[in-house]
Amino acid sequence: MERVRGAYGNGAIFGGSYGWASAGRFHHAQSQVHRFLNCIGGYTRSVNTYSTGAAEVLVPHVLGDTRGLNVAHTTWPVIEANTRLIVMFGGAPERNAQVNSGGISRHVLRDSLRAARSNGCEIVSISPIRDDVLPDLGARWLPIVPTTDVALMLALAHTLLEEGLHDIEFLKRYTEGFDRFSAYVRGATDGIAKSAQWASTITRIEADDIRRLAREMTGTRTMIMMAWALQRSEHGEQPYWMAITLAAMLGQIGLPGGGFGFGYGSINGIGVPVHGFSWPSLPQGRNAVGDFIPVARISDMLLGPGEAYEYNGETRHYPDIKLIYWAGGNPFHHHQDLHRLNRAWQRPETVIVHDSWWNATVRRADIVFPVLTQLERDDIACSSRDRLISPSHRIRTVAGGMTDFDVFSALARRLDTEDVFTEGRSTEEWLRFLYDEAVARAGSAGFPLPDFDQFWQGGAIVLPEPNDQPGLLEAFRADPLENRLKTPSGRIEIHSATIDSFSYDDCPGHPQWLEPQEWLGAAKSAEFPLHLISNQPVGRLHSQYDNGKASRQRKRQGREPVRIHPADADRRQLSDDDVVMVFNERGACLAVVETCAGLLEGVVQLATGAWFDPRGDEERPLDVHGNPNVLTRDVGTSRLSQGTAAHSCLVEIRKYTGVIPEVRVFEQPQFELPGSGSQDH
Ligand SMILES: Nc1nc2c(c(=O)[nH]1)N[C@H]1C(S)=C(S)[C@@H](COP(=O)(O)OP(=O)(O)OC[C@H]3O[C@@H](n4cnc5c(=O)[nH]c(N)nc54)[C@H](O)[C@@H]3O)O[C@H]1N2
Ligand SMILES: Nc1nc2c(c(=O)[nH]1)N[C@H]1C(S)=C(S)[C@@H](COP(=O)(O)OP(=O)(O)OC[C@H]3O[C@@H](n4cnc5c(=O)[nH]c(N)nc54)[C@H](O)[C@@H]3O)O[C@H]1N2
Ligand SMILES: [Mo]
Repeated sequence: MERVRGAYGNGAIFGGSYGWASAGRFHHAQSQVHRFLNCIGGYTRSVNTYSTGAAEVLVPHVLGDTRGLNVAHTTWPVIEANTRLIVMFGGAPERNAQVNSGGISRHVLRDSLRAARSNGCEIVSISPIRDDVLPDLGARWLPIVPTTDVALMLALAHTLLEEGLHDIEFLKRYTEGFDRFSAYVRGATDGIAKSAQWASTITRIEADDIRRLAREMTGTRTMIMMAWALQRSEHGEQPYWMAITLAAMLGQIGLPGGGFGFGYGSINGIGVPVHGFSWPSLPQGRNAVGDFIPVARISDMLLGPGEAYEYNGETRHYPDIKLIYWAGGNPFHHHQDLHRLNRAWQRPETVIVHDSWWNATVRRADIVFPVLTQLERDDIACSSRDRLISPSHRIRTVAGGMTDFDVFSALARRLDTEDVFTEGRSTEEWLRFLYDEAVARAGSAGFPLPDFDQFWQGGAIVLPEPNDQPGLLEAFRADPLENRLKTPSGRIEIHSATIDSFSYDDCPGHPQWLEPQEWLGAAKSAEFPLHLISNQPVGRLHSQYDNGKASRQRKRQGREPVRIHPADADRRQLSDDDVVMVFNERGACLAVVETCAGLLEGVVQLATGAWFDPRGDEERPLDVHGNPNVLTRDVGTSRLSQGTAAHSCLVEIRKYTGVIPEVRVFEQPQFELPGSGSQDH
């Protein structure tokens, strides 16, 4: 590190280090690594997330900030009491709502949907996969061709216009640019009316079903819910912009239980009533390097130092990275086109990784710091999306084991900045310090907490349920002048002059149907006729503990299952438990067939997270375990936000006829240790 920052400057250190790591306020790996790198002069960082990369950039142009995306949603109790129709795009899979960053005190998704249902709420799930919504909710399933939701929503808008069902008063008072959008919908700008008939050939949803849905949505209190997944594809900005536009046409935004909300089924905390204060976290300090990349552009950055790229109206240039520092993430799980990432990874001179397991990223590091897991260290767990604060006690002690904090403290000592990094506090002193801050914040919000020693000996504390919380954009609806949005017009921007001024053909001035490169209607589907959905796994968090029992129990013959429609399986003479090769021009992996009638024909599903286990030394080796990111395409959603486009991916599948290689990635690598071999790591 000394050498690199001396020779090239701190900007040559990439410390983006994206990833979830584990729950815990103090040992939060991202905070630790960023604080450490800031103490030694800074680093090139990353912005936005893999979760909502496209939406994080788009939604502020439309609404002024990210409300409705990751904060300020209309809460479940309000939905339960008021909503009469929920139209879900991408369903609301219970598997995803098992998870919340920082921890969960109560799982809410299933019970909330059941409560709404028993109050008479109808549910429509628009998704390529039937079990994206719990079967006992009696939802109407409209299977849709992946990444064509914008065409469907345009047709819903067209029907509203044709039948005069849109709320003209709402559009006038609260939105900007509807005229330009409606001209496009009617076909005045491109000669194509975005009719139900037009959309039915794109989406494979019957025109009558589209018209009927449009009428239903105007006739009753309707909430449009959209999974975060929909913006994780090429032009992923469009479905989000279009969902807000459609909700505006219905005119129910800001009414109890009406309007829209993103991610209700993506993570547990969305729609959970919370108190209006935030818990403390480890201060990260100030980064003296200003440079950043959009998080999913890592391979582009490593492969193209100095190259220009567009991002949110700016032309930027990639830095020349010499050293990568990663703690708490697994890019060889999370990034798209892993063979390309593997090539890019050879460019920097040094890669340093902290992790607890020999996963694919650790195997590609020059220097590995093995760190203790969450179960081997003390911490405090709490979450801004929950009411819980809990001690997180270590359940065993590992002699000589080090946490991320211990490693960074020791490095900081050698780099003469230990006092700045630790501020003279031990781990326990940091826990007390952070907890005291939590007591102060909760106290000023009216919730007394016990002192540290009492807290530490007790169990989790769950703050009382908050009373009323305003619905999404309720105040704006009540008084749009007093509560104007932070957009240029102060209103909801159905047309954005700002985005228009960027002149991006992949993200024009209002929502549009833009044909992606890879979808079932693309010419390329002649060669690769299956659309791959690589969604979140049921039995683990991303790639974490894929080596553990819970995850391995869900595999088939030690590999990831790939779900395929029986008709598609028949066409390829495949049956359950066959080992198959899933492939396209970017790569190939092995997986095990699980036929499933609850998929749209032409769609296959392979969850993320199997540890990358490539075999062979050619440029695109076969992954023998079932990691979908050897198949996904590494392009930005658009020049606006450069988010990941993981869900835009065509593949073909055939039976694997070679000798089936064993999965080896869970075996410890063999070491050749210098000296006596007394090291026991
Ligand atoms: N194809 C496709 N790819 C995707 C997605 C998709 O939908 N499709 N989804 C994307 C999304 S939304 C996300 S968020 C990413 C997730 O990508 P990541 O967040 O990178 O995935 P994780 O498996 O959670 O990686 C966390 C790593 O940190 C380690 N770890 C845990 N605790 C600690 C700790 O305290 N210290 C240290 N040093 N390490 C620790 C774990 O062992 C693990 O290796 O994946 C993205 N990738
Ligand atoms: N069990 C578990 N839960 C998790 C995670 C995990 O790793 N494991 N990860 C967490 C994280 S970091 C995140 S960001 C969230 C992600 O939450 P989401 O992004 O909502 O989750 P996904 O599982 O990618 O996708 C949800 C569903 O969207 C549907 N879908 C995909 N593309 C389309 C499309 O074009 N149109 C329509 N209509 N539907 C589509 C798919 O059928 C898919 O099952 O999940 C969180 N929850
Ligand atoms: Mo995510």
